[in-house]
Amino acid sequence: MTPPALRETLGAMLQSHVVTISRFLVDQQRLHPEATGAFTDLLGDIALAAKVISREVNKAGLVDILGSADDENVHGEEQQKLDVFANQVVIRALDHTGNVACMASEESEEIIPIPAKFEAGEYVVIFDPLDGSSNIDVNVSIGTIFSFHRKQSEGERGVLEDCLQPGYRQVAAGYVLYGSSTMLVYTSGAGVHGFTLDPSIGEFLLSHPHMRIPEPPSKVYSINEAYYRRWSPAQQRLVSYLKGEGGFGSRYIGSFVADIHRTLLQGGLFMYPADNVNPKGKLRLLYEAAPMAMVVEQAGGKASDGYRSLLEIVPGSLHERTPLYMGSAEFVELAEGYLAEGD
Ligand code: AHM
Ligand code: MG
Repeated sequence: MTPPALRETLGAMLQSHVVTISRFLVDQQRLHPEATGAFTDLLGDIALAAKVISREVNKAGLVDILGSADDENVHGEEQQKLDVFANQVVIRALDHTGNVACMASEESEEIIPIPAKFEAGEYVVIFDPLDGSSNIDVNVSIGTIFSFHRKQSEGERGVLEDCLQPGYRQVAAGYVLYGSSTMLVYTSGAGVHGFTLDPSIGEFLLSHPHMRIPEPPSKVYSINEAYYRRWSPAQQRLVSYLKGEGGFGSRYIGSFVADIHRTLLQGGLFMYPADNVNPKGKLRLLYEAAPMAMVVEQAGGKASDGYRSLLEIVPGSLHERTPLYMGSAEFVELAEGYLAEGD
């Protein structure tokens, strides 16, 4: 760290302005005398994985000059793609801790058991290690999404059914945004809190306590409008209203974490609807929709599949998809109203 940066951080710390994520988590844990510390450890491990992934994401642009993705590394193995790398980072940060019953990842077909050589714990961790990874090549923000459930089954280790729980049972959920700065945002049911990574000291610092979707919200809708012709007439009418009489503006990054982060900070309506090519939409219930639904609802917003809360849906399989409408409550309700009218 350069001396001025160090002085700045130390100065702020001495004035007690700075709260690191570890201090915040310990303070939160103190509010729950019955807590074992497992949950605090788990979030700490996610923060560690986020720092490692952030470092690699920041280096991605240098791949062309330092060696391409299909180069072989010194061990003669093919270098991994960033999303496969991120998957392994999260798994390795958690599998040996004794806190996790099993995991499920968008990158892995089946559930990820805890290796027999490690103890298993009570939490089920579900994650999308690097969402929007097709945006890496063009230097657009990407993210990691995570969610924790409690194991329900009786055995020592988690099973598939432990992963197939509805969103309302999530103990915590959140995301990491690798953007112009790296942010970790999470909720454990007592508000949404955001931390920004200070790369010079390698710490996540509390920057956005108690995040709430603003009222009144920005009138912004967010959808891939190139699919207009594939949508149902009701969906088409909704978007025609928003950009017509509704007086909405439009923003679409095409990277779910970044689009939802903007929606949290400014308000608006994010949509990834069903269409006649993808009858259940594109985004996944367990890895993308349910965790973000918990965050959005904890920030005072709403999250729906167009007809019911995303948090109520009981997943039938690990990689199930769902249509998705998220953001400011009044806008989500407006969308539900259009869909309820039918075609
Ligand atoms: P991925 O899980 O394959 O990375 O895809 C998910 C991404 C989201 O980040 C984003 O919201 C969506 O795909 C964009 O899809 P589209 O290009 O169809 O608009
Ligand atoms: Mg994804």
